[in-house]
Amino acid sequence: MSEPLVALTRPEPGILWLTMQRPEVLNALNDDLKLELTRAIHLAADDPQVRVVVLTGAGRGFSAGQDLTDARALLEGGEPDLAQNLRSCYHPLVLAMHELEKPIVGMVNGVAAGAGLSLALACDLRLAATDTKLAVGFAGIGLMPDAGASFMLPRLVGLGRAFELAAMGEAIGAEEALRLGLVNRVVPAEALAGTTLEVARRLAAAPTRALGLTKRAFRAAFEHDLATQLELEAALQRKAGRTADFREGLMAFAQKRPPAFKGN
Ligand code: T3D
Repeated sequence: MSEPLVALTRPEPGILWLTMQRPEVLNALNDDLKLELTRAIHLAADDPQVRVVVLTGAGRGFSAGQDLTDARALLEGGEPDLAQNLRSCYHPLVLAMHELEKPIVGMVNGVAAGAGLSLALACDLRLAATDTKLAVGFAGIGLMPDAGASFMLPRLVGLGRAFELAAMGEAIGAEEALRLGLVNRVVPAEALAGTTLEVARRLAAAPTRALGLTKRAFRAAFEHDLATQLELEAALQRKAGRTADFREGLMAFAQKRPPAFKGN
């Protein structure tokens, strides 16, 4: 049996840590890797013990995007249909990440390019090392941003900057990414795993259902007018108000102690 392309570990209760494992090609995304990642995200959704997911890459890169060896093979069949690959492999993965009602922390070690950047952008928080490089990259091979990059990039940095990043094709460093709001924090490379674990630990102790509903509300906000969003807030808050964590939050406040959220 072949080695798994995604390592699943649970370093501490509540944390599912996913490591893409094709370091020899900077975790370029072949179909098996995409399918394994999708399965892992579904597992995170179904397992109540999981309260936060970390996504990272083994070796010196997060992911260099679509496996271009596979993409080249498509040309041999005549007219390539890239939409087919997107629909069958990328869309289920990106949708699963967006729909997961638990936070996903991207630990962006080294380079994230093309669809590798798309996956980083599908995470809810991104932590980078000082030597991390982000490249939209698609234009470099004659393509337009896909796997959700055209959705997330303008939302995160605004239209003008998104177009510049996509059209000029240059990689940007971690500090610039921080300035643009593409990553949340930058730390020295040797501190990245430790900082990520700390952030994940904190999220694993948070009221998971409330964070999931926050994620849903924020993602819907860009499609709604104010009245529709207010209605959505009311509907989601009704759900939050019926969780054990809300009760715990109120009790803890009354008893002047920190809350011990259980994620339900
Ligand atoms: O089919 C579809 O749906 C199309 C969809 C496309 C979506 C996309 O993701 S488009 C963007 C694809 N990605 C790229 O264009 C980036 C390609 N990679 C690079 O430009 C460079 O590798 C980097 C700038 C990311 C890093 O450069 P460097 O010098 O640090 O490393 P390297 O030596 O180039 O790469 C190390 C190895 O990884 C090397 O293999 P080798 O020579 O040691 O055997 C290289 O070929 C391999 N590699 C890097 N990226 C990919 C890859 N192999 C396959 N696919 C890759 N994307």
